[in-house]
Amino acid sequence: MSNYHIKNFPEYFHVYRNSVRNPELFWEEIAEEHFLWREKWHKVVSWDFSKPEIKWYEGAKLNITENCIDRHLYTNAHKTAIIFEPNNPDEEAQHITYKDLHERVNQMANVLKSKGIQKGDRVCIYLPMIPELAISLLACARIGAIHSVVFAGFSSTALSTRINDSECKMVITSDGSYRGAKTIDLKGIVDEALVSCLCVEAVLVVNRINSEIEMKPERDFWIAPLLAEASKECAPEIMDAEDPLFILYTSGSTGKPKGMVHTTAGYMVYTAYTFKNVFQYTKGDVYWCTADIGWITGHSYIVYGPLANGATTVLFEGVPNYPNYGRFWEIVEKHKVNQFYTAPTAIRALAKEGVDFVDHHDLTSIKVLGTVGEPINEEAWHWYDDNIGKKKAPIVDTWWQTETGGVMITPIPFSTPTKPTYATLPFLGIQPVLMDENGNEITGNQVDGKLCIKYPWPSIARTIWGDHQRFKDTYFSTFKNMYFTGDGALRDEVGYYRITGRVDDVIIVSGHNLGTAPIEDAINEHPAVSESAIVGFPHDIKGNALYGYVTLKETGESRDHDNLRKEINQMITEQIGPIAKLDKIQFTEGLPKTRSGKIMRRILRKIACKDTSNLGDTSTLLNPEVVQDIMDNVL
Ligand code: 6R9
Repeated sequence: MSNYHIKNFPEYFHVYRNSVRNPELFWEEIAEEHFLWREKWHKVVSWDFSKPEIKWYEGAKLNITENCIDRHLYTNAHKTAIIFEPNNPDEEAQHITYKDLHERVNQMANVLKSKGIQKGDRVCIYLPMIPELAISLLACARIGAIHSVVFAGFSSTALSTRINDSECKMVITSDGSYRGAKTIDLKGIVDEALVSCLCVEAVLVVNRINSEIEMKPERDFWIAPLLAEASKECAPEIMDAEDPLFILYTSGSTGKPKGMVHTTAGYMVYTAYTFKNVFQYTKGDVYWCTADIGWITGHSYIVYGPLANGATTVLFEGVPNYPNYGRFWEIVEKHKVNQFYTAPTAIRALAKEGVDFVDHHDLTSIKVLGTVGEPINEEAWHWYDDNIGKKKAPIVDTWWQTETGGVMITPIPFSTPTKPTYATLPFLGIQPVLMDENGNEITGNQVDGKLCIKYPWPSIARTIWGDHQRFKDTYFSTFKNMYFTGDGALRDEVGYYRITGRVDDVIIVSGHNLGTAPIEDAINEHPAVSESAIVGFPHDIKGNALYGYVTLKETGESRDHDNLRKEINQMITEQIGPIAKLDKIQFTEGLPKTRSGKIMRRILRKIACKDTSNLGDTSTLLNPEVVQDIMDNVL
């Protein structure tokens, strides 16, 4: 029996039990039956979390691009691999077949080689969401170079820090990018960054917006003429299972970014297997993940996972509100998207604009909806379910991390009964545990604790680039023999998990541990509220008290703020209890967010504590301007 495609709930339980009873056999079968190997492994897994050292499929040889591209050529050469939907709806979408992709990746790989890139070299990719972005990742993988994608909304400082940390030899960028009605001068940002990067020898430039840019002789090269000359054949570099595939930086809550290192075989197996099951992708489906490839979600679930399954994956260059708030739904209708995967922050932003933008579009193609990135509040969940899925498409609330490489806790659609705000059950092979303050596992149900994983899975990150000690300290030192996620979670009466937020978001008020997510959830249910964020501030009696930042759907002086404050606290009292009432409620124009949509509570916490001396680096925020506004109006 193949365990590759789980089709119902009893099957999930059955396969799950086997996967944790005999993980080696389980992961061996999945790998054996569904991938192309140049040589088989001699050991499925070896691990020691105390070092930490983790190896999967040791001894195996492969190239991930043969699995993502070449093998589909036999049966699916003319199937669309990537649908590129440009920023401007009037620009024609591109359908890139597996055959086209094969040629374009090989040409790019040959260009990289011609500029001196070899196996093991690091290549920084700083591109907008255009086909060349996906192609560049795959071209690196083709020749065994390690890609390090930096989200093309990051500043020159953020870019140079990342380039220097992993000593990239090359940067791939574009003259500029389109973002809604704006254009961004990407090459200018790269030039600024490179002033302080001595390691970069060459810059390849894609022409996307036809802008006048400066090209530094000997260093900068337009990519098009090089591609035109390059051969469409490039033999794949045969990689070891544990050779690094990529580095991806994730911001710690403080300090310098961590370059998470993912390796080849395990990452491939896990992202492919999760993609198949979490989205129940079946032949002919069109799948769309709205994330940017600059995040792990884009790596795993726009590029590698879908392509390893021979799927059709949509790559969207633009933003949800250009030319208007209906753009997502227009694209779903246009390309008949079957699986749609986005973030709660996007759902809330679109919900705020009302359902008119949705109602103009035919969304009947949608079979599965997904969310990722932060806890989804109940109101947003229902809005998504009612208006987008029309109560027919299961919502997969997928919990995972840059460090985990793939989805870890999630419903399997059409199998696991969903429950709003719950990521529900572990994926096959994943063994989550909840730990208490004293380092003991909390057993049984209706409990909460710190979320750890007690057995390795194939796509767990192997180290932090250049700093293995930090890897150990951050993830493997809090609890003995456990991977510590940094998140808190609760397990309900049937064993479903609900992620309650980062553990550093837990606030202890009068001795009670309060997670921020459930309180924010209660607040967000108030009809006037769009979004909220809770932080703690010191309080003489309670130890900590709660400070809420709340954005309203409609701003304006006409609202009676004091009355709203009362109503909000009333809702919290009803849903959680008076212990969770807020001492201060500040109404704000917006909340400071990372580019991937996570609220930066660290900044809000400092402001609430009136400690604005050192807010840290706010340049990587999506909306740095709201910080000043919040400081000016602090209570
Ligand atoms: C994939 C990704 C990881 C952190 C993670 C957690 C939060 C992600 C979530 C979620 C609740 C979900 N998170 N998915 N919280 N429910 N479904 O987002 O990776 O950018 O590294 O962030 O995001 O706090 O620890 P990354």
